[in-house]
Amino acid sequence: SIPEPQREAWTKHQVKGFTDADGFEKEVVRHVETSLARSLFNCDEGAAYSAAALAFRDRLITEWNKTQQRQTFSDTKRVYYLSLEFLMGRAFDNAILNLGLKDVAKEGLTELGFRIEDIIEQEHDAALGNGGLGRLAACFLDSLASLDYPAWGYGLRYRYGIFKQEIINGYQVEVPDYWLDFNPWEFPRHDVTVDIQFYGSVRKSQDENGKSVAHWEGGEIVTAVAYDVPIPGYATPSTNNLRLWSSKASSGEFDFQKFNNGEYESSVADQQRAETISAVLYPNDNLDRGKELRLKQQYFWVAASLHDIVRRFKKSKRQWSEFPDQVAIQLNDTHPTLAIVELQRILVDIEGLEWDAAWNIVTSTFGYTNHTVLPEALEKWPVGLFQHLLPRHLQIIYDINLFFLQSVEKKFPGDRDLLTRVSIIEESQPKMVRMAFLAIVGSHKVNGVAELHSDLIQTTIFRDFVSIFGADKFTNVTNGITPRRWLHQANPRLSELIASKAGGHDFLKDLTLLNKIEEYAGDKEFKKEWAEIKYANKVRLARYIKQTLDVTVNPAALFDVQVKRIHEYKRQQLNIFGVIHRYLTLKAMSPEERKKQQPRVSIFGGKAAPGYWMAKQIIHLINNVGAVVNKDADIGDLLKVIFLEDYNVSKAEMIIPASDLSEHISTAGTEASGTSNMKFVLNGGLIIGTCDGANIEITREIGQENIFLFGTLSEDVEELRHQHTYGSHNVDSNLTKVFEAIQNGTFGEPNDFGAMVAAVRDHGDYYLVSDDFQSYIDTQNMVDTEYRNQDEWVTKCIRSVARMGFFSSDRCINEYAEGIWNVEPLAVKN
Ligand code: GPQ
Repeated sequence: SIPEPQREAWTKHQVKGFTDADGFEKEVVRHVETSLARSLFNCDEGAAYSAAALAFRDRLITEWNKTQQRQTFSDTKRVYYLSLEFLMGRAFDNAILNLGLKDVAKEGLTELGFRIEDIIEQEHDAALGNGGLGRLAACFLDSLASLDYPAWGYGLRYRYGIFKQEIINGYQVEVPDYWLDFNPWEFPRHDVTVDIQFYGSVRKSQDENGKSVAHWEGGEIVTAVAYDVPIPGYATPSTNNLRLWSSKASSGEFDFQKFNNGEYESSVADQQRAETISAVLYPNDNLDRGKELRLKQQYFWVAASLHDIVRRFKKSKRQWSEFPDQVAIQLNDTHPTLAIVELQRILVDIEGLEWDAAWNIVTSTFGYTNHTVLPEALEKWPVGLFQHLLPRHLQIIYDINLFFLQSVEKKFPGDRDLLTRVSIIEESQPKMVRMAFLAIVGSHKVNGVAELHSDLIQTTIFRDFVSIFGADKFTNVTNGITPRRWLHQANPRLSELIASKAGGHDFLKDLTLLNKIEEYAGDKEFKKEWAEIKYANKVRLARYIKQTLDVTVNPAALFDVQVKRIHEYKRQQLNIFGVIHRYLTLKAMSPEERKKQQPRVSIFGGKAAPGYWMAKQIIHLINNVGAVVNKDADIGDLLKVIFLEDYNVSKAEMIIPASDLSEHISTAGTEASGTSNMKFVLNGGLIIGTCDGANIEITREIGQENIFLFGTLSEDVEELRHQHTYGSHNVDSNLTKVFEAIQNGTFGEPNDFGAMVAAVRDHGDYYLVSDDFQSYIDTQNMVDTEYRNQDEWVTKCIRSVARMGFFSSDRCINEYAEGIWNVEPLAVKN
């Protein structure tokens, strides 16, 4: 650091950061003229966005520095959230809102000749995630900073985020998402690098005391470079860090030699191979594809992050036994499970600790969150691949497993079946490493993400581990969402209306304060304004639909929305079959009868994994149904079917506030939690849903009179599946008519949808579409009836919002902090 006598010069010039429009404008102009090398003669909206973003980045980084200094000096325990996905969306609007400078930005930009809405629209989403899991991580970062927790996120800096979806002739086409052209929110730290080793072999030697020591040697080295993204808290100066690692070729001697020997091309090829590691996000949601490069990504990111964490800890000069008092690491699903093995390796092989002492430290440090019970999503890696890529780690895994199985044998002597069932190594052909089991054995807490889900993992996939470790190791933390982005930012008018009755915007920090609006659920004036805001949000979405799809929808119709990843378990097929049923019913009516029906717009959105053929068929059917229905003159405004292209975070911010009804209709027991269900209700929409995931807790909070539940219960699913396979399976009669319409070519070439129909009719209907079809239709009819009573409908919406306080990610993060991490906020003294 700078010597004392010279510090005065530093203090004198310390950056203060603007606080008013004038100061902001000055910074924008400076960035336009210097950082961007432009002037007022060629400053378009893109340049204005860039300069404004840079001005705010400077503000954030000043706060970031202070926060980091505060955390270092106070020497408190930190949380590290390891996630392969951070689905951040846009940062600009969020930054100005969290800093409390939206008015400043608005005024300043207006004075410079721009509309803030247009500037916000310039920003490209940061889409380093697939869906719920990645967006949850983003909400958690917002809450951690807003609650002043000393916390860092660690992830990968993918060059390509989730692909951009285009719909061409009704089919999904994937286009690469190159988002780094201009990213003002990151700080490259070319001085913060870690060399990561792959392949090679293990040599054992003995130290002076005769103890065996492992040396991992040879192989290749790839360098990790840190990129820091500041995460501002809401209404607090706390600004946390998200550190993303980028891969590049190590500049070791080896490469120079090649270079000097004239092997220029092969040296460039090495470089490209290294950069491939962080090149692209795997686009699968709830599916493990077991690709070698994915395992490389996982180790690369985990090893770099742990190296960073350990380096920080070592500066404190504490004993290793104090590591868990300084560090809590949360594993977002099993993707970072190798961190457990890597920390054990560091402690034993490099720092020379005894195995048991090291293992105590490791298990006290980690917590593991499970996000699914779907078997196809549970990660397994072939032992052979491990042996090749990470030979020392495989040995450590075998040792962890050995000691674990010995302890099981001690507790349950002679139970061979149990040992086979819980072994971290699956004795299959080929042998596999079961990552979830490794994560459980190496953590002190394991949690699910909603009550039903946490119960299910404890009674099904992890049941044996509950008897081995005891029930206390397993817990539930129901997911939450940040009300800053998902109410205040997405729905500013609703946020203002709520603030006018809830005593200001404090509810954005303590969401339970929403209950103050319940007394206005019958207030005529309040309800009128409420309904006007919903209508305006629908008008905006209708305009967007017109612009992008050239379909005119009536904003007064019921907007029925299902936006999420396309997956058979989420059952978009149930929805579209229901839409077809509605269409057929309307067609069969007399014109007089039709006039009495409730107009509806069925809105879909979501990406299918590129290799998920059935999901792509579902998208195709939705688009084909839309093409027929939307131009049918008999139907007119009574039914429109819309597929919105490229659903992402920024589009969600527009779509969710415009919904009257949203669909969360997974086969019971399959959706771990769902988080958009919370966002829709918080924005004054009602839900049609199954008794699954967080729907159950939402019902408990808002009251069953305010939600449309239907369908099979999770405890009955297995029995029905069994019946389908071994008994008789009669497809619902209304659904049979839907299938007939599809097969007689009403919605295009029937063969295109043969597999979708056959899955239900001939292949056991694993997702229980037929079983739930009639109750789904009946419930949709109830929705129609209730929607006609707008007065009562609005009351229900208001009551629901008033009771949503529980679903803030702030509540959720406080539960993790207390129950799993044992960390405290670091209050900011002004
Ligand atoms: N989730 Cl395993 C994903 O988005 N991707 C995944 O690969 C897995 C889970 C979701 C899960 O499906 C939702 O029910 C949860 O609400 C969400 O994680 C966050 O917990």
